[in-house]
Amino acid sequence: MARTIIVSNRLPVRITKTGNKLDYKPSEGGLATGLGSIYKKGDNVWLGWPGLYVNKKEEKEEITRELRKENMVPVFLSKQLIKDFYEGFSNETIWPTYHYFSQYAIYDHKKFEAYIKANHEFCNELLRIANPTDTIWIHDYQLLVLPKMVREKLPDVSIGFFQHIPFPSYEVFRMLPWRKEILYGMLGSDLIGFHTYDDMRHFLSSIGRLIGVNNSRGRIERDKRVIEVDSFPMGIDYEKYSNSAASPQTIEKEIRYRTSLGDQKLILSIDRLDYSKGIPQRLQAFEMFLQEYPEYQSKVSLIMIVVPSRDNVDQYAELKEEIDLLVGRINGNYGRLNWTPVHYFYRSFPLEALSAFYRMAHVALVTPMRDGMNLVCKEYIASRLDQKGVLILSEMAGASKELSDAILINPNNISRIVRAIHQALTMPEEEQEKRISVMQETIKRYNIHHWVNIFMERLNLIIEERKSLATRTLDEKAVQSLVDAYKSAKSRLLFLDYDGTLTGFKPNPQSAKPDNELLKIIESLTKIKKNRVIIISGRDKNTLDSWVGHLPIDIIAEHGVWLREKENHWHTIEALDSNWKEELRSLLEVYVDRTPGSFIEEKDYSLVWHYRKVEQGLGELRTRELSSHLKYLSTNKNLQVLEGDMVVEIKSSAVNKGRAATKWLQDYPHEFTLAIGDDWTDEDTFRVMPENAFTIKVGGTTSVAKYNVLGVKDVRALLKKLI
Ligand code: GDG
Repeated sequence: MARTIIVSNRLPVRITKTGNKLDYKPSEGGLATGLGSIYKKGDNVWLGWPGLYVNKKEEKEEITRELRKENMVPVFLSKQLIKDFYEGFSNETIWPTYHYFSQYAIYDHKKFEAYIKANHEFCNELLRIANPTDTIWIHDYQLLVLPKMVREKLPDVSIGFFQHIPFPSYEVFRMLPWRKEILYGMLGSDLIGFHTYDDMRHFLSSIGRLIGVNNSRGRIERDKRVIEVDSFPMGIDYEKYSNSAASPQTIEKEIRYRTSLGDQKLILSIDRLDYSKGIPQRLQAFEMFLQEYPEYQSKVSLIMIVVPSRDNVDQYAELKEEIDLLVGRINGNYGRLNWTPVHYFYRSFPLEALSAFYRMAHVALVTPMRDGMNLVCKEYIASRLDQKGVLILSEMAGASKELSDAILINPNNISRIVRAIHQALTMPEEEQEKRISVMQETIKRYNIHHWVNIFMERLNLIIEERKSLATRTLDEKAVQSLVDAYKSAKSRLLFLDYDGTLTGFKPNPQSAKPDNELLKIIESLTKIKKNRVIIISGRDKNTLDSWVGHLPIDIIAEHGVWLREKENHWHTIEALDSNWKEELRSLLEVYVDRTPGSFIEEKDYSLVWHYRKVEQGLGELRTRELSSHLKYLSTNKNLQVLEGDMVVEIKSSAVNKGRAATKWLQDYPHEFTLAIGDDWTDEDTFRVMPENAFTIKVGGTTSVAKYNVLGVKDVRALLKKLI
């Protein structure tokens, strides 16, 4: 039966050992709650490292047995492997690079090898439990190469991948020595999710530039599969935080804390110890605030919770020292007997305590230098049952894209943070309510359950689409019926598109010249008397003439503007006007001047702007501008603007491939008809074909054609069968 398997570095459990006794506690993270709705159901499971080193066989068996009851499967990793793979490559190479701290990144090939090894161990454990019909959802930066490993063993399994940390800009990502391995690793997935559109954009630009994988609006066609890339901003378990804020235990804690703090205003900061969180900068901002607004001394305190994390890594130990020093300096300089400016806790708290802090804080100061999402700010908003309070949020946190009603700051601009603190402390209550209520609406709606659902729904859609395409794939049976129909027919019309169908795409359109194999195929097909071969292309007639004109074939050029029947002369389908070209050519020239690498191709009745050789991103940007410009200029001229594969084409709207093909269907007998094409201009051809025609779309996308084949190779193999 189909199951869902969640895979992450850590299992959502904390196992502690006292003497020989093992104790299991569920961990409280948002992810664990959100995914709880999945992995706890039926036979679903969560696979991951249980968080402790186990050598003894009996102990491993006991843990496996116990976790099994909770639908968890452990991957046991050795101490050395955890050191090199997790603390090493994951946290000393990927983490700093992805958070734009490349200066902290260590490039050590041994650690990368450990990373591969650990991913292999996850893969082996996964393969022991996974079936080809399962859905596997892999999480985060510790397992970037796992999707490819799994794909190699289970080619048809459905794999989702979600990255919880940012994906850096190509300029930063490309510094990694193992950049290609990582990208290929991720591309083993069917769906790749990030928190924000920017992360997704950076990933797409990296795969385009580093490994030449192109996408169309986040959709990638590769290795006979479609991969989708999209942003899925993660939410929190809203109910859990709002309920916890209302619980008697929380309120009791708040009263206790309040009594010892007096009636000061409170600013709250909560993070794991990490240089990406901007903790020292936050302290500096608070210090400067006390300096610049002395009237707030004794009236406002910063409650700063830093949760211990990774402190055996050098940078983290140094950061801890820096924070200790700064807190000491501020409290030493400003503190009074009855007032502590910074209440600093280097430890974690139970949920009720956290909720009490969220309830008490007039201001939440969330100023990471970089953060994939940041859940603390969302938890603060969910805990504000009275809708009072102000959130100061860094623009560099993924959450800032959703929470535009926070006071957004650049965490490097300390004086701006100082002003933001002042603005927050003096904000009228009505404004606080207005802002918080808008943010609550957003967070309530896009909660963790919603996040899980939309990710899974999307993954299922991709799989459904794949299945439906699989049924449309021209398999052996379909080929046989095609060959049978072909053999028994006395007259046949074969409509063959050229680029992307008979030959692959080339960076320079003029280098897509037919090779010997192709010429031989076409020639052999034309030698069979019952066949009439029609090359039906968007290319200009002169190029087609020089490439295949010597063969006894029919040619439809420029999307149906020019027609040639065997050796006869070229003629147009009707009298066409081309006076519009002059005006539009001068416009296209402006775009060529502005866009290095682009050029104009002029056909008799159309103009084409090519941007295949333009810097990636720039071409797409200009296309949008050019298309809207052209659409405006081409109204009333009976022209059509087509956006194709790295081209924008303007042609008369009176012609298309389908219209031209109809002429052949009317003029020539055809007991058997075949039409093959790869892009949307070929859809017009497919549409006019008779009911019994064999219509074949090249590529894995949907089409009105009856069948799909994957590439040029398949087309040629099929045509060879007809010879
Ligand atoms: C990564 C990405 C992304 C903190 N102190 C205590 C405590 N916490 C909880 C918070 C919150 C969680 O820890 C921290 O989550 P963040 O999202 O803020 O940050 P990371 O740990 O770095 O998480 C991040 C996230 O993954 C999800 O995709 O948002 O960008 O870096 O839930 O409440 N919980 C308790 N006591 C504490 O003292 N109980």
